[in-house]
Amino acid sequence: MANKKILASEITAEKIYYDRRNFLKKIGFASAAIGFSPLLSFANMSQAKKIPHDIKDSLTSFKDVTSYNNFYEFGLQKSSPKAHAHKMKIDPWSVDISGHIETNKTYALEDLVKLASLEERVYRLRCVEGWSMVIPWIGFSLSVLLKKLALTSRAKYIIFETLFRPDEMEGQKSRVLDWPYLEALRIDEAMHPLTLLCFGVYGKVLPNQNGAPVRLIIPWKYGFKSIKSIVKIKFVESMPKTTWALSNPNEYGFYANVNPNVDHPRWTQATERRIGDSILAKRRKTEFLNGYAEEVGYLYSGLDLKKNF
Ligand SMILES: Nc1nc2c(c(=O)[nH]1)N[C@H]1C(S)=C(S)[C@@H](COP(=O)(O)O)O[C@H]1N2
Ligand SMILES: [Mo]
Repeated sequence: MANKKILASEITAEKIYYDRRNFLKKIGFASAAIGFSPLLSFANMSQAKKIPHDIKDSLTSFKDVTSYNNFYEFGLQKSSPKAHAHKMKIDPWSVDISGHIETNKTYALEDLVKLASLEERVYRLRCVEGWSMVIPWIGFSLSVLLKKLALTSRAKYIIFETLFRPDEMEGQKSRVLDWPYLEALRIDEAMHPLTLLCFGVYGKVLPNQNGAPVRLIIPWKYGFKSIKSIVKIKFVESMPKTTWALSNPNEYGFYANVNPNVDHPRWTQATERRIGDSILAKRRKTEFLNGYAEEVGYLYSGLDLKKNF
């Protein structure tokens, strides 16, 4: 048979495929092998608007940000998350939002990320263990989401919950913490524009070890408040128990505000080691509220931060 005709449907499929690849390249996904993951197709990370900041210190390297992590669901070593987090399936992903709001609903991640345009914000992260980093996160203010949810007057606190899937998160087979990991904020803390709902880092979608596909970043609190891989958000009336406060109430409180004047029972919080500094370098002075006191200090006026640590 002479010219076997190419079906119109085949041409169309191929054209769509290449257009899509070009589109993904244009918006910053260099790899053509990226496939059609809905998780990745929406996320225009590299074009996030850069929000000005006054941090003079240089950024912690991408390598340190993505290989020196705390994510106990994958083990206790700093190297464990990078070694094991690839086993966590993040596509599809949804976040169940319920409690004292107008409408309880499960949101597909791709709908959540579209609520606002993405911004790149450089924040200091201070771990309660005494080290710190400077990281370019990508996301938008959690307040954008909260405003759309129409909270009722009974919504006083917001609880976040991490994925619970022991087959993919082998650390959850051990009882080091009470899984799933829970964190919470007062509503006014959650509404503060610095509180970030975070989808990316360093111009890319979050690597699994950093809490893909969606996490929280609260820059004036110890790192453990910045919960990773969120699947549930709930609005409640009274102050909830959170994972670290439950596991060791004498050492970890609800607020966990960075505070050089209130030591951890087992070590000082007055100084910190910047990851990437030479081991001979002097420890740096930790700043009250991690340097964000001017912005968020009013949230705690009248509160005894020694008692409410
Ligand atoms: N679900 C979950 N979220 C978590 C943790 C964790 O173990 N599990 N560790 C916290 C701690 S102690 C810190 S310091 C930060 C570290 O974030 P990073 O690894 O992206 O720097 O994540 C926080 N979020
Ligand atoms: Mo931490």
